[in-house]
Amino acid sequence: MSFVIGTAGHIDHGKSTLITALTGIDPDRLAEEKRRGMTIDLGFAHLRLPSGLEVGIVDVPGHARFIRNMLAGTHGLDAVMLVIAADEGVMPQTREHLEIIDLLDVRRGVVVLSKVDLVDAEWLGLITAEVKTALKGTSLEGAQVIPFSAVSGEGKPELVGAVDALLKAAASRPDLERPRLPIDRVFTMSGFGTVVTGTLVDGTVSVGDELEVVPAGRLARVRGLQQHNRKVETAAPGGRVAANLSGVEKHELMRGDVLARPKTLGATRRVDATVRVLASAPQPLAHGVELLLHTGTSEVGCRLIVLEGDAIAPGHQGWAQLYLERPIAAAAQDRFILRVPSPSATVAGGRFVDVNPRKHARHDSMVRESLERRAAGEVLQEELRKYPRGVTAAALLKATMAPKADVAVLKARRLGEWLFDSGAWAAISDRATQELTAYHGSFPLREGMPREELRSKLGVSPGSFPSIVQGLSEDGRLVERDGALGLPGHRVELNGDVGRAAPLLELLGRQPLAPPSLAEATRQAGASPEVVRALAQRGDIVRVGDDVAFTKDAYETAVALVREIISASGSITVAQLRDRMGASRRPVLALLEHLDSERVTRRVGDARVLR
Ligand SMILES: Nc1nc2c(ncn2[C@@H]2O[C@H](COP(=O)(O)OP(=O)(O)O)[C@@H](O)[C@H]2O)c(=O)[nH]1
Ligand SMILES: [Mg+2]
Repeated sequence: MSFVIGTAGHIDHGKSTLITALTGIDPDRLAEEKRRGMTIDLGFAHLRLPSGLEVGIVDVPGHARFIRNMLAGTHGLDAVMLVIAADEGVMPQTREHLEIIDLLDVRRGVVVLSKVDLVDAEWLGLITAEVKTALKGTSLEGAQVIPFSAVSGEGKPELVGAVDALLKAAASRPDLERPRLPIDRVFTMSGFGTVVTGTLVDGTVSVGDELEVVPAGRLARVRGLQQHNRKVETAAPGGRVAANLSGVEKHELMRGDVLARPKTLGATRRVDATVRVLASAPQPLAHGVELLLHTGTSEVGCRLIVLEGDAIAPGHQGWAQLYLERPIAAAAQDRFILRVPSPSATVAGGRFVDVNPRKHARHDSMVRESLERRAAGEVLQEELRKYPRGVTAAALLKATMAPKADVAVLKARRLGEWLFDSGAWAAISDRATQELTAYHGSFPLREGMPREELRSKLGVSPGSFPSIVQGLSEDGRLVERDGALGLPGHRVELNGDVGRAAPLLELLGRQPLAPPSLAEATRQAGASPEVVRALAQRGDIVRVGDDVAFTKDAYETAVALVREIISASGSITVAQLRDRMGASRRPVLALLEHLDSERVTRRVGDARVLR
């Protein structure tokens, strides 16, 4: 089991010093950080707890200017250490980080009351009370407050014990078999090439895996993996991971990109979300406002489309669609933060509910109800409703990142790889029946509609159509005859066309074994190609070639004759049969070729034998 904890808190309150005190590792790795004595970007360390649990630690900058870096480090945390200097107490970024922790719903945490060597007991009591008040109503309400000093070492065993207890009580991260690694750092190492780091969620990654960079789409292969500075073959979800990649250059990757198995994670420019506005926000979030969205390790500009009312007021929650400046990798259930760019401030946060939504009409109660069902857990069922023409299970999973097992319990018509919402399936079935009914009305002499024609009338993809035909036929909605699709009850009836069929049969039957050209006979009889086709489908005539047809009786007689001649003399030639039938060469040759293709006879040189 792997866990990741992080720091939070105002600048200079002792976050980085705390990590060094706990691990011996200085998380401030940049030269500029060392020179200025200030954390600018994320820092990383690791620690083995008394229970044996190995945890990755992410150190974040406290300065308001670097809050975007703090946000990139705060996704995927199992627990947080909110550091508050005992001499200063609660400061602006103490509150802002606490609000972020609350909006991201990080529920496990401790408050480290640092620098206690600088204050007396009375002051410590006042600050402790102030801190507890600040935690009220947040996800850290009731968290343990631990006095700590990096100078004297006071509080270190208590802090380590508290973190250990929090993580022992935590469930390990779920393995959805679809790993996502939101990248927080990219660098090159001589002799290794490109290396990325991040907190792995939703699945395992192993050396040799091929991964896709989302949203860019580039493919990379994992050459090596490290966790806590040790080589590993496989990394489990919930851990800090460094991955050495081949196939991508450093400049082709950046913080905010996500590595995932190819074709399992989509990129989106539109998300539906539940948005909670901080009570401390200076004003309501109005429809249309431009904001910065932070999710995973990515940051992107977006426009807020308020789906109900004209704004979401401070302290309130509402449904919204976020329209992003560029695509990002996102999954339903992911948490996010919204900030206003200037004056820069955190104003809201929430959870993605649909990362593949349509553009909605505002104030539409159907949209709201669907989002509510999704938020209540019916993610796949609601996603399925969006596909009136069916969808594959793989596409549904990609659109939602829902667990694979959820597909099995979905209420759906299943046909091969394809899934249909019950309403969608009913509509497709009704449409097919309507189209076929109309077709039979227009073409009573045809068995049915060509497959491609029905597919285009239904407006479904070539990929799904075979499954749809199979389903409709299982349901007794259609039958396939001679490659055409018709209603099960449909019979080709000559009815009104009998008048034109009879003269044709009569012409063909005059000299049954020596029929005239079919085109000529059809013309003379005043019959249509439809009538010819209907007669052939009913079996009244047998077409042996494009221009040659025999009446049913004549055909049977001719076949009997062929068998008889071959039985008597071992084989038959065109000339022999022509003499016996009293016909010209043309219909005789057509008949024999037809019998070859029907596998009655087989050609041997100039003659034919029985198969
Ligand atoms: N006296 C005292 N000073 C501390 C303690 N922890 C940190 N400091 C000092 O506080 C300053 C800021 O610490 P730093 O860890 O960089 O704070 P950060 O910005 O929260 O990471 C540094 O000069 C530290 O030496 C402590 O427990 N006691
Ligand atoms: Mg620091």
